[in-house]
Amino acid sequence: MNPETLRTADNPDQEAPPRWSFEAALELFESPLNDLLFQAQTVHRRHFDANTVQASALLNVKTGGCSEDCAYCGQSAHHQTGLERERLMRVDEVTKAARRARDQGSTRFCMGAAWRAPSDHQLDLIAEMVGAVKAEGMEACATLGMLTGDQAERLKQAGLDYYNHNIDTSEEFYGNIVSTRAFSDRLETLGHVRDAGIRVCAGGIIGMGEARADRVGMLLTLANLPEPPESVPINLLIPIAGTPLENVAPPDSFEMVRTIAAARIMMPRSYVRLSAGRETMNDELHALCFLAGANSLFIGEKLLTAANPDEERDRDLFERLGLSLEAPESDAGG
Ligand code: SAM
Ligand code: DTB
Ligand code: SF4
Repeated sequence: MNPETLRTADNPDQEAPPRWSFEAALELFESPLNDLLFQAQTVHRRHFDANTVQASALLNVKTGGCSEDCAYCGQSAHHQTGLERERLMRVDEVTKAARRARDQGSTRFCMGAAWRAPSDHQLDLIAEMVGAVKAEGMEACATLGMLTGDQAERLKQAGLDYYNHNIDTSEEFYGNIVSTRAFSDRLETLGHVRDAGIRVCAGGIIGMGEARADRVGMLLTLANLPEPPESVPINLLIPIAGTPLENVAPPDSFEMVRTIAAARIMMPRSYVRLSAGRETMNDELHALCFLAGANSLFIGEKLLTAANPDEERDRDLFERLGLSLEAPESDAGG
């Protein structure tokens, strides 16, 4: 079940991150739930405070009308979801939202745009927003679609801390979900982000009708990247009316727990984010996901277009579970 540890070519004494085989990852994923949770919690405690979660906030700075055909997404122009297309937000609107998110306890502010890929002009406008978020003392994250190497550099210069770009599912299942781009396009952008020195946020979605082997395949791709992502969002599909996935049967809840636990074990130093879909999860499932090693989430009553638990419900849950929100880096004493 253990991954193979490689030695780096240029320094044979230094261990490269372990590479997982599909068989080892599947065996891990399918182990008895108690064993999986025990291992995940053990690994988690080696690298993180087990009772602290990092909180990010989302703001959709450009809503709807996207030219991609992602089957899960309410913002694709290919689906009739009734979502109204909106213009790119102004910087002062973004600043206001960032301030509010910071006051609610978020340390990172993530700006999303319904684009296949930004133009250079659009990127300049986003760069300004990044500056405004940083000026409020928050980490800045963006998710804008595909980037060129130069665009990633531009965002790095603007002060962007993280870039989110999900691989969504396994390479094998990808064609069932998106036809307007290839899995390799996603990996290419992730490479540009990494090369520019921006921290990588990449994960995927559970519950799109994929098989367990696809969940394992998705984690395998992420864990075996040259460097694993610093942040791994695991989303539970929010079925959106008008999208091709609106009637997909929800997965067994334990598949979500297993995916988080396997992500924790396969990427021990990464933040694993319990991401979209929390609104329909009960408190007990939240608790199991934290036990499985989730240590990050989105707070605030809205994700990009869909609902998230309100502040009060989350505050009550954290209190009952004895969880604290991670302090901003400057307060954490380094
Ligand atoms: N357009 C950019 C892109 O696709 O990279 C950024 C925005 S996109 C909405 C960000 C991510 O949100 C997607 O990659 C997907 O993983 C997640 N997502 C979108 N709709 C979702 C849904 N209905 N349920 C769960 N996750 C969803
Ligand atoms: C991620 O993995 N999930 C977030 C964020 N990264 C951009 C987005 C979830 C979107 C849920 C559907 C919606 O709000 O439209
Ligand atoms: Fe939605 Fe992003 Fe796909 Fe566009 S690229 S349809 S915004 S998930």
